[in-house]
Amino acid sequence: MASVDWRRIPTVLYPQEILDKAFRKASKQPDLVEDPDKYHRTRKQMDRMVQSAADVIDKTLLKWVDQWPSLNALSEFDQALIDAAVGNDEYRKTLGTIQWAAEQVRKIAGETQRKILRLRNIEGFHQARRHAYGRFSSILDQVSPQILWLGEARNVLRMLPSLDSDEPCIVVAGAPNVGKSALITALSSGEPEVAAYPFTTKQLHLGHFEHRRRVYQMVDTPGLLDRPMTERNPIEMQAIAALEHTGDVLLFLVDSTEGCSMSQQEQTHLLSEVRELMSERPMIVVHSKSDILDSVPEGAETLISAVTGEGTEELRTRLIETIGADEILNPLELPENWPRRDE
Ligand SMILES: Nc1nc2c(ncn2[C@@H]2O[C@H](COP(=O)(O)OP(=O)(O)OP(=O)(O)O)[C@@H](O)[C@H]2O)c(=O)[nH]1
Ligand SMILES: [Mg+2]
Repeated sequence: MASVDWRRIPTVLYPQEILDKAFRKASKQPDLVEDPDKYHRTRKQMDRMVQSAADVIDKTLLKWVDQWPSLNALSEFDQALIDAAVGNDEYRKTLGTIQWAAEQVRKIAGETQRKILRLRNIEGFHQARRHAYGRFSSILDQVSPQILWLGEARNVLRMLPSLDSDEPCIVVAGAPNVGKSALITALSSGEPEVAAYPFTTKQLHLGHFEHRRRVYQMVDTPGLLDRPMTERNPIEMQAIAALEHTGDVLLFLVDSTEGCSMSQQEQTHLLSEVRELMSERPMIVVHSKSDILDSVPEGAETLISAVTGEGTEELRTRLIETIGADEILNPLELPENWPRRDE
């Protein structure tokens, strides 16, 4: 399942902008009609103006419905984030209403065109066209709250992280300030992307590296897995539950340096809580900031430093091995989704 690239969703126009665009385009139609007879010419002109305005409104609205992903097609993680950010019910209802508006506009255009065919006088053609314009405006007025909602939702959703669920993903967790983001930067090829969770004001980092043509994604969890679970609200729990299914491996960082804000005991407690919560996921625990550690903490197996690079390449290898994504189990078996002739 590919990720939603929210940044590619185009701007949502204001209702008045849609109308302006529609009526502007429609106002060019009369010049395109050639008929020496005024009666027939006006009839054709009015018919085409109504059709053209309706087309612009209809296409604009349906394009949104089309370009905004259907929630059912998204990963649980994406759904949980969208729910927390803007609300899944609102999301569904809003797109439903916008689709309804597009249908109404098409219906009004059809009715008006049939009416113009029946009418027998020039003033009647003009009136029918004006009447249709009024109805278009009133439909857009009616769904104006939904259109504005969509515009605001776009701005919020553009901040969410995009994860490709077809590629392996490493979830990086640990207490605040232990060096999660620094490690992601150290392991990343290129600058990590910055995104946001709807639950916290902290920025999260998304990094990746390639190995044997697979892209290993790394995602930060600031504010998500760094407090006792009892302090969580239901929407955060939902995201955490979804996170469980997202990562292929959980990388937990422990900071045993003097300056760390959370005590060793608290970090151990957090670790056991996260371990219990994510019991289905393989987990790797590492001690961070080895360059400023006074002594090797008891039980510490892996020490890493994002600053000097100590242990980071070994960690990368271990992550790849743990995920086992590049293991070919049976070299004669075709990968899943491989196009086959007999299908
Ligand atoms: N000496 C040293 N400092 C580090 C290392 N990794 C991170 N730091 C420092 O520790 C601080 C916190 O690092 P971050 O990477 O922002 O930690 P974080 O876990 O992402 O923090 P939050 O996102 O706020 O939870 C920063 O001042 C970093 O410069 C390291 O390996 N060695
Ligand atoms: Mg961070």
